[in-house]
Amino acid sequence: MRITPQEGKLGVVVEGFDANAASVDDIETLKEAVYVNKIAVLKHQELNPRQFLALGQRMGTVEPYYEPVYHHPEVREVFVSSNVKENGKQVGVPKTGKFWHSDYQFMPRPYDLTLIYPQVVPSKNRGTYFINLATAYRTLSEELKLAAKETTATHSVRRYFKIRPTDVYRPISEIIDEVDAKTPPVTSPTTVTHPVTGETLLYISEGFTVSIQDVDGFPRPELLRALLEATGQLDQTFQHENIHLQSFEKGDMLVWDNRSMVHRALHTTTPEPAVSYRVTVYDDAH
Ligand code: 7UC
Ligand code: FE
Repeated sequence: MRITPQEGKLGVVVEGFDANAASVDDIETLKEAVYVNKIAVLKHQELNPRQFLALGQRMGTVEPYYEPVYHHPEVREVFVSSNVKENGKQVGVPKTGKFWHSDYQFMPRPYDLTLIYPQVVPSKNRGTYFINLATAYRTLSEELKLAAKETTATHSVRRYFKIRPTDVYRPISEIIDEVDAKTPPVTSPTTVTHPVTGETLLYISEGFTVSIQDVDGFPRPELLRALLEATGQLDQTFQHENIHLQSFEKGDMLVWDNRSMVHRALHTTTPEPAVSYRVTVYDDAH
């Protein structure tokens, strides 16, 4: 296994990683590289959904997505993002994650590690944007760092919950009530400490963070906006220096530190077939 930094960019490339034969040490080394460098691109992977799940299980405790409509028909722990019909049937959900977010940020316990394994790779416009929230915090002005201190941020899936095929003809108010009952908003400190690296993270996203409030509970919408702006999440041109575009090719698997990153699927104007499998993991670093 050889780990090389991506020249002048976030992340490392990992060659020679055999998911089916990896030792305990290999897995530890890989996880450490992910915590420190935030993304690892594992080259030349050839795994079926069951083997993909098995790799996730070696990295920690796999947690399946709460909405069954995303599940792989044979392996429910595998989340499927797909715009390709199989035998005329939709499998998984199309156009997932096309907004800045961290996976499960709206849940009481967000995922620690995300593994993405693209299956059908578009010829152009492929990749995922990432922002490292440790860098985002570090590069804030002293004024914004001070303002963020002791505030809390509230996260909800409300704006991005996908209407399921079974929701057709249901009143929208009923669906909204169901979302609020099943996934009530969660509140966490606006800045949190990474349990492995000790970095301070500015834990907010444009997609899921619905409000910031001060110690007395007063909403601070202008502060949320200023912080999102500073992180690069409001830049519609994606030229902000915090934004990293991670490209991939067939056979690549991306493993990232979901605690310290927000990400966003690349927006394509000309939709091409794209299928991606995902496994999400809770580790034991707390
Ligand atoms: O369909 C989607 O964009 C899924 C999103 C609402 N949640 C992904 C996650 O893991 O939090
Ligand atoms: Fe995501």
